[in-house]
Amino acid sequence: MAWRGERGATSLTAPGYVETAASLGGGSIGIAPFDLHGESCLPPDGSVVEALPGLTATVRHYGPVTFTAAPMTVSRRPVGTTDPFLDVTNDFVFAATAGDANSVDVSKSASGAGFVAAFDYRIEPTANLRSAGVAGEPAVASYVYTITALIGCGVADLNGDGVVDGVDLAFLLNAWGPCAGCPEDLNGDGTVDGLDLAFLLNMFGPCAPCAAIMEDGSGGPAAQSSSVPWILQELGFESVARYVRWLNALTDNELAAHIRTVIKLIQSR
Ligand SMILES: [Ca+2]
Ligand SMILES: [Ca+2]
Repeated sequence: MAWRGERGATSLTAPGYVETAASLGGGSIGIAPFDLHGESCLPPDGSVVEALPGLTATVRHYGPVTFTAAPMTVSRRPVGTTDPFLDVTNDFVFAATAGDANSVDVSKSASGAGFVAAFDYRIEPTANLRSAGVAGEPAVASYVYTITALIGCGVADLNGDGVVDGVDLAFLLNAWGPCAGCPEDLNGDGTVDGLDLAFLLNMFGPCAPCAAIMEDGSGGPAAQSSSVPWILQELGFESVARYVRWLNALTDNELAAHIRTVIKLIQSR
């Protein structure tokens, strides 16, 4: 009966395939080692989100995962730049998500800054993150989960009247230049400049819908990322990141001329 042994040697059972819940999407069969399930992360992979204090990213996989040491690394770079990503793993803590064996929660550490506005973040697994329930517990597949953290309505609404408009722009322009700790320095880098202008214009309009979106955990961040305020559209930009890149290339005189254009646009509405 040697042929039975040969058939066993070409078996397609574990660790090749493991069943996962159909509710995960993408079919009911997950391939081990488990990969990132980008769409069921919260925020979903690739989202633009409001950098609320204490924002947690729930990174979800196709199957259950386990770890005994730091399961991921976190790095970031300023939005709209091509700077290298710098490691900020120490700004975060990692924990198994309550009630969901497939996920890991990435949250602000006690002494760390967590997700800070105006940065692109990359989260990548380390060899410590293993596929649970699979023979040999192989490390999960290599992946990069990204989110962009931006200024929220509450930060850009400088006079607190529930709408980001020309009045808030006036406050911002009035504080232009070095201004450590002032509210007009929206991204907290010590200077009121084109970056802050870009973030303010990206939040242009009533704050209430934004707040409602962000309070509704599921799908909110993705919904927000698809809506570009009218003023950025009028200026010809489909995303704040592109606007930031364009602003960064302007001379002081060009920037001053651009701000006059922005003010005229606002007055014309
Ligand atoms: Ca306002
Ligand atoms: Ca600033």
